[in-house]
Amino acid sequence: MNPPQSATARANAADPAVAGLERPTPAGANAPGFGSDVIAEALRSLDIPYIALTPGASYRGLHDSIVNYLGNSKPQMLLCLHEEAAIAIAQGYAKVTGKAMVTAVHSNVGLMHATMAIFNAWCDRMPVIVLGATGPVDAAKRRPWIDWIHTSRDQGALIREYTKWDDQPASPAAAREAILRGTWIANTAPQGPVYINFDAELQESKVSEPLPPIDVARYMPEVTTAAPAELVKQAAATLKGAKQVLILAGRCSRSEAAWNARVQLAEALGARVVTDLKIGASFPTEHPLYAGAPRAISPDSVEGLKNVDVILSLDWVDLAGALRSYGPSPSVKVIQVSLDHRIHNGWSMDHQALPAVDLLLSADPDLVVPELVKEIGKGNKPHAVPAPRAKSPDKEPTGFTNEHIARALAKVLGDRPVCYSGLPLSWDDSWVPFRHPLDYVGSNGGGGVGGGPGISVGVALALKGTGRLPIAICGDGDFLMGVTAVWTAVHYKIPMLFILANNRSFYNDELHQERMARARNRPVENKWIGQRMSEPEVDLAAMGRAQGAVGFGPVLKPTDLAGVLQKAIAEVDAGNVAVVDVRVEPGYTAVMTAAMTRAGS
Ligand SMILES: Cc1ncc(C[n+]2csc(CCOP(=O)(O)OP(=O)(O)O)c2C)c(N)n1
Ligand SMILES: [Mg+2]
Repeated sequence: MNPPQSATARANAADPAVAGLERPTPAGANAPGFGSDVIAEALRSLDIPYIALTPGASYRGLHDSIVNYLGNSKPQMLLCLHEEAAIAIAQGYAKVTGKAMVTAVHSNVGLMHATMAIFNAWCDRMPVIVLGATGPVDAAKRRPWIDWIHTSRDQGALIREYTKWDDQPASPAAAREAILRGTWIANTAPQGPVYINFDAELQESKVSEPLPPIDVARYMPEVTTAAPAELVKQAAATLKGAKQVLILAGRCSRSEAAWNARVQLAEALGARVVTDLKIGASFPTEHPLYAGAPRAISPDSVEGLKNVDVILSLDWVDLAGALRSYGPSPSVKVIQVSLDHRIHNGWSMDHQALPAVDLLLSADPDLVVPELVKEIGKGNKPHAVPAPRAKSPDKEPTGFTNEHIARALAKVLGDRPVCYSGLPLSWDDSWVPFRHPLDYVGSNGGGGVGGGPGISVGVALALKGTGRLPIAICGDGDFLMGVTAVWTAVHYKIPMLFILANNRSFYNDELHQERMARARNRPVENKWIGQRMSEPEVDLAAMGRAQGAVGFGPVLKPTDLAGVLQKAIAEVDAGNVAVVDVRVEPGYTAVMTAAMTRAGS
């Protein structure tokens, strides 16, 4: 643990990204006096820059310790207007950094608001440390009414089924241990959220003397997630002997070295590669070996897919589902590289169907791929890399669609590095290229609409100062459910661009109503009822402006879009948050509509 410092010294040590904001008057507290000071000091020892929170009396002790004992730095508070945003920001931060941020939510009620975002982070396998609190566990210490309604038995039960671990420590020493254990578990692959619940009484009670210092690193030992050499050899031999390999490039880190290793592996094998917009970019989409996103391809539409005799899954999110599409023959050999089975439980079915697998490497794909490259490189005749696919004729889309947004971005961005922190449901992976693992960080994970804005703020926070432009393309429904995350970005000076694919509808569900109507021979023209957000249409740019962002639009014509985006990007470059309301027409691409309205979907 770090020795105690004065509040001013602590403030000076703040992370540069948002340092200088919300500096407290020095309190002169230099030794832990209360249980929550011990908790705060344990948080400091983790070297995590931020704690995203929505306040509440149940953790007023900890709140005071972060402000007045730590001097509001390391971690520095990021105030959020809804608990969902606090967790989503941490999810977004983890998507870029691969590391857990801290969050804090109020007793049972704050945790109830946070649940959907925790579920999103869980399904996305993103680490988040969620701190919570309860009214005094000792009933004799509770204030009338309020402490009683904010105390529940086994509060962790609310989120236990979609967190990796939770705890309710009963002493400062146990609280410190819980923070170390929780952080270790959250950051260990497969990653995920953890929850630690602090009794108000424990936080607010005096401690007579500080805990003995400990070497934090020794309590968070590295967990080996490499594959045994023998299994790597076996996998390499199967891949080498294949006529045609298909690589399903699934969950992977944002590491550039790991990205390059995947390209090397595909090239060494002449393998076709599929990626998935549910998760972050995992393969260059302009590479000639790239086959497309799953919903757009079939064995008939992509050269080589019909001959596939070995499938290599690099932690693909739904391997059994993919096998149904690409590996119909039982003779296709399946190699799975994944650690995911280690956190599957009996409540959440996000583990998907059980895939038939011939060889499992229970390991981190990012560690396995370079080993496979080494092994396959030995004496292997490298495959000729096919020529890049011919581009289909450039046909201007009709109407005003999300594809117009993609085209306008291509025009104004050129080769500028960007990070798409979210894409609308109807996005087609062919519209913008991914050339780097940070070009796209994946979806909300759990399908919980409303996560987009907060996740995007977290992504922008982690990218601040890197020169990479954070772009969130949100559906109007997603934006409206999570809209107050914009305030946090504005307040903490986190520049970013929101582009709203505003079709004035929860359109995804219009398609489902269409399907029902067709199946039941009822009027399809009623599909918009209970779905459209019109009369009045919500002025989304004004919702940005109301929170201090620079609002643009509504953009009503595709021809206006590039000019508006240029101005909005200039605002982001000047350090602002820009919100562009683009009034696209309700409708999805033919591929997306077909994928969604298939029986069983
Ligand atoms: C929390 C939550 N509520 C409801 C849904 C059901 N749902 C799935 S997609 C969708 C529509 C989202 O609207 P929008 O973001 O505007 O995207 P669009 O479909 O219009 O492109 C809804 C309501 C969900 N997935 N999550
Ligand atoms: Mg919509």
